[in-house]
Amino acid sequence: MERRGAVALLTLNRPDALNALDRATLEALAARLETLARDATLRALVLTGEGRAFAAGADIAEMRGLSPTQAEAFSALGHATFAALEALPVPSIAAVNGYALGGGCELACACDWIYASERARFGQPEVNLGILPGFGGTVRLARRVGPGWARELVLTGATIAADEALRIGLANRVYPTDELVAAAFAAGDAIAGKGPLAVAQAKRVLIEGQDADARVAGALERAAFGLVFSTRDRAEGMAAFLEKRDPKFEGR
Ligand code: CO8
Repeated sequence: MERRGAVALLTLNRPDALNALDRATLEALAARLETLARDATLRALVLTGEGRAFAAGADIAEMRGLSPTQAEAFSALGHATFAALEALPVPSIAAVNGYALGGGCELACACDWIYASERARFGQPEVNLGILPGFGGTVRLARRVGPGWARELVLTGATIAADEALRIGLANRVYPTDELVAAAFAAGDAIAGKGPLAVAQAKRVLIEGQDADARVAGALERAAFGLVFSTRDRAEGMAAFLEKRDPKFEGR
């Protein structure tokens, strides 16, 4: 983990195994996320991978010997870790620097959005191994790219390049590899200048409203909208606009 101002960078660092997600890596990620969730000075998180992969999936060598019960527990560990990532009150950006396959693609989809490098490759190749996505891939991928593309990717196991990921809305933007992390940091820095309570509420409502029906989603939005009117940041943001100056948000 690295910190640059208000933005943290988490780098998956098992390049010899293309950052395959084994139990130890998921537990380390979960521990980092727990620390970050308590950090009141954090404004954004960037997640990337060391070497030529973001993450080439769950660790196949480790999964090979699992019993069905152990496989379910491993899946549950992934679900809990990715849910903690999604629940962070600050935006998370996946900077996908190379392969994002299987669990790696699922991890990227648990971030708020994805920036990809030109050499990024995405896919859910689990069916090639006789298994299926187990870290939320049948859920989050479909929410992101829609049912048609999710079914094609999951059911064929095909891998797609960065330009196609961009076209189907899996990646928001594509950058040359050496500019990727800087671009994600720039987005994080821009967020750091906004009112953090408003950003956190907007993120929460976007995620929780996504699976609710329109009436419930609308009610969540209205409640959050009312809530931010109780903050000093809201008063400061509006005063600064009317006084033609930059706001000074304090997260209060
Ligand atoms: N697990 C373990 N090791 C891996 C993985 C992986 N997912 N991916 C790559 N590696 C290792 C390779 O074994 C190799 O190790 P070594 O050097 O010791 O032989 C090293 O990383 C480099 O890989 P390659 O030599 O294969 O590199 P290539 O450039 O030839 O190929 C690929 C790159 C195409 C990415 C290739 O490595 C590949 O196909 N990897 C596997 C991709 C895959 O199938 N991913 C899905 C895994 S399943 C999954 O993610 C399910 C998630 C839900 C689990 C739920 C719990 C039950």
